[in-house]
Amino acid sequence: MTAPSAADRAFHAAFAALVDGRIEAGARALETLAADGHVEAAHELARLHLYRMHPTPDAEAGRRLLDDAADTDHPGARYTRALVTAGDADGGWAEDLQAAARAGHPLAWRSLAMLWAAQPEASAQSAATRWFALGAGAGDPVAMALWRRRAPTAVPATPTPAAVAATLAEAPPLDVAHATRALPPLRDDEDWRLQEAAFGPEDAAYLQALATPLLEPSQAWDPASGGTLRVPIRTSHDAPIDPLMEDVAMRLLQRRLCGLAGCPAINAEPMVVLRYRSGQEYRLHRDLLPPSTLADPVQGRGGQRVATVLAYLNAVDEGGETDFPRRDVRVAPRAGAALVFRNLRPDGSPDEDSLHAGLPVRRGEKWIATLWIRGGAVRGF
Ligand code: PD2
Ligand code: ZN
Repeated sequence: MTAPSAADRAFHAAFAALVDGRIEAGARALETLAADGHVEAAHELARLHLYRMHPTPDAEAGRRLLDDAADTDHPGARYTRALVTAGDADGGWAEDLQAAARAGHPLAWRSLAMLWAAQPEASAQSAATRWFALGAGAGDPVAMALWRRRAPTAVPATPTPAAVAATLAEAPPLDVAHATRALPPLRDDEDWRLQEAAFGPEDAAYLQALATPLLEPSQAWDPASGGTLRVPIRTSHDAPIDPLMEDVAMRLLQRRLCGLAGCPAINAEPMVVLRYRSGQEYRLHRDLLPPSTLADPVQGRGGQRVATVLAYLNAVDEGGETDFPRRDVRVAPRAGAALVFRNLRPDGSPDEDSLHAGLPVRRGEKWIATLWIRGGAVRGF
């Protein structure tokens, strides 16, 4: 084993500073290293900018650094570029994703598995199963959960470089057009719409697998204290998906669902997956943010929640409809359907008619994923 170079030692020190919460010092050290051509430092610096963890985040600078790092074929940077550009029409992200997979990136394996899982051909389905098996073998719990649905009793694959190369070689071409298909955005004269077939059964299983270990009792904004609390109006469990946990499959899904509201995915708050059990509900409310939140430089970024998208992950045995009493609309959950509605009127004022509730589940469970969409950008990509 060769001794680490001085630059590598400086990189590890910079990384340790970031982990330690000394962001300013870590970022400065990464900047020096990146300027000297340290690819790993450029990649981490790009991530700091893109995830808005840099003291002065600059998404454009992040993208430039990322391009430089990815162009050297650094697998992590190619994966991050796939993540940041997923869904772009040129399809370069699919090449980045496959390069990262070839180099052994487990999140790339999981995302590729999801892409092939959405293609009907038998060869795509077998590629999906093999990628999930490799991810499971590498210890990815989400890949494991999805693979178990396909192969309940089999033993996970050993993720050797040869197995990875063979799995890539045998897979059919990726259907990038299907993965990036756009759904029709709300028209100006529509307040809401239920979009059928917005996503597939594997997407639903994937969101449940991702969220299950993260579920906590839901909270809601409490006007009395001005904070978020566990309050009886919302009795579900939920899991906000931190952007750092998002993978390419998630980004493609977010992009498609945001498109229903006619908004770019950078306007979306982190996705929240909710689970309601029998008797649980979300009582009448509007999704609008209070003035105190909007005035906060961090929480208020992006402005008001202009629209909401609810993705129904399953059909509920009984109950659990989303109810809009002032619009006389009641939507029964249907797997794969997404409900999009506006929270503001065309003049930008709060739409009182957006009042809605998740009615109590009477039998079975209800799983949904929520995207609250702001009027402007909340995130770096
Ligand atoms: O679960 C629902 O149907 C529901 C109803 C109202 C979800 C939300 N609001 C929400 O997540 O904002
Ligand atoms: Zn709501």
